[in-house]
Amino acid sequence: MSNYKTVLVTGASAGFGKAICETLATNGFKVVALARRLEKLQSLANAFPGKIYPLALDVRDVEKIPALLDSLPEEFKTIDVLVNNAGLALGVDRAQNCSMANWKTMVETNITGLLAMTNAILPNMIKRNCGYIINLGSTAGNWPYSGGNVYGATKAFVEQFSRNLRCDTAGSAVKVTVIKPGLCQDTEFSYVRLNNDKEKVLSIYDKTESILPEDIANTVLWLLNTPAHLNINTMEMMPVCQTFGGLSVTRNLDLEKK
Ligand code: NDP
Ligand code: 8X3
Repeated sequence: MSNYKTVLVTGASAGFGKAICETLATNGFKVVALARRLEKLQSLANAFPGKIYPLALDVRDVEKIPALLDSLPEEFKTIDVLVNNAGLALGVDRAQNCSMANWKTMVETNITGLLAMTNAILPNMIKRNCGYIINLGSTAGNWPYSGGNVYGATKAFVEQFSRNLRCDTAGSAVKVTVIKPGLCQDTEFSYVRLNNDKEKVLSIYDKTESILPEDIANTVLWLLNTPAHLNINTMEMMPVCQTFGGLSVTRNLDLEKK
């Protein structure tokens, strides 16, 4: 039996976040489902009457967060678990060809939004000596690849912030875990990243069996049921079909200044 009752999931309108909400609601948790697209959250909530509360917010609107959390109905107000899942990658270009606007959006969503949610919710967890923060990092935060530039860097931030939170929550019962998945299919992630280019998206997952949203949701459910004395710091996961790429070497490299 989990210690926790109420969970707030960011990025709940699609992909991992939606699957996490469904799995947790099915398993007796009360869930606040947060994202920008209210209609998607509403249909999720309709499928679990009284168990899921839809909350429309762009996590980049950081100044709105405290008042919005304060406006939650009494039965959803005391957040035991925060799943900081909202996030995105934009583009796969090399750094020298990227737009600053895309970099800013990734930083503001993956870092600033996550910080603002944590900043608003963590103090009450400490006060109540009850809480769990689960952050979605990525293998991209550990394993660099061309085109991963700012996205991977934001996920490296998420991992180090999660580990630093473990230091700051020391002396309390509050837990922190960072989950770092690799290749995952059946979410909107690659559509967002590749500007809805279906052909390119399908080619990424062609002839693979990648991680599924329910794999992540079941992992979150398992984490919430670990014994009170146990903290899982980091979970890196890949599908069996994926592994490390090795180091690259450019042959006949031209080093002349132009
Ligand atoms: P999806 O694109 O399927 O879902 C992303 C969710 O985040 C959506 O619900 C979206 O909802 C929400 N979101 C995006 N921007 C904002 C914002 N500014 N404010 C509030 N909500 C926002 O992605 P995944 O489910 O695949 O990814 C979830 C997390 O897991 C991300 O952090 C991602 O980086 C990470 N991850 C994904 C992997 C993958 O391969 N899929 C692998 C490793 C990590 P809306 O548009 O309605 O706001
Ligand atoms: C998503 C995994 O490899 O596409 O975080 O960056 S990857």
